[in-house]
Amino acid sequence: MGYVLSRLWSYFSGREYKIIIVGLDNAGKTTILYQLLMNEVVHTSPTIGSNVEEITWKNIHFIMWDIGGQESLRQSWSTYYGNTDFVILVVDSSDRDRLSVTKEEFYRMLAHDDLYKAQVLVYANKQDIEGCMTASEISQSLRLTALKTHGWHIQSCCAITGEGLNQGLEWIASNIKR
Ligand code: G3D
Repeated sequence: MGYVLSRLWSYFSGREYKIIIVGLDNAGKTTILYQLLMNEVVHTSPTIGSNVEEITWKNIHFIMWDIGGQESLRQSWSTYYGNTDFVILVVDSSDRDRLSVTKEEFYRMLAHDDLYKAQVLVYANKQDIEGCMTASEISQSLRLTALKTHGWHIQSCCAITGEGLNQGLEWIASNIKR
C-alpha cells in the first residue's frame, strides 16, 4: 500500500521531494513530523504502518513519510524506499542501549538499491534529556564519517520544542539535486 501510494505521489508530483522518516519506535519520528507540519507538539501514539504529510518549506514541497519503527514493522520499510530523495533517521539520544540496533537497521537500509541516490539527515533527538548522547557521540557510534556512499549530515534537536529541526531542513534544502 505504501509503495503504491509513494509511486502515485512521485508520478503526479514531479516537483516534490520525497523524504522518509525512519528510526526505532519511540525515537520521536511522529513528533518531528507534526512539529514540522504545525509547529506544535501533538500527542502521539505508536505509528502503525505510516503517516504521510505534505510540507512546504521555503517554497520547497516535501512529501514526508513517517514509517512505524517497531520491530515487526521494520521489515516493511523497504516498501517505502522507491524515489526517496532524503532519509531522515531519527535517533533517541537518550536510548544508549538500542543505538546498536539503530546502526544495524540504518546500514541494512542504506544497502538497499532503491536508496542508492538518497541523502541522509540524522536527527539526534531528545537533546533535552539529561545525560543523553551528543550528536558527536552518535555520529561516532554510527560511523558516519566512514559513510562514503551517501551524503549525510547530523543535527541535534528536540522535537518537543522544535529546536534544531529547521537547521536540519536547511541542510536538506541546500542539498537538493534539482
Ligand atoms: P516514534 O514516532 O518514533 O515512535 P513519537 O516516536 O513521536 O511517538 O515519540 C515517542 C515519545 O517520545 C513521545 O512521548 C514523545 O512526546 C517523546 N518525544 C519525542 N521527541 C522528544 C524530545 O525531543 N524530547 C523528549 N523529552 N521527548 C520526546 P510519550 O510520552 O507520548 O510516549
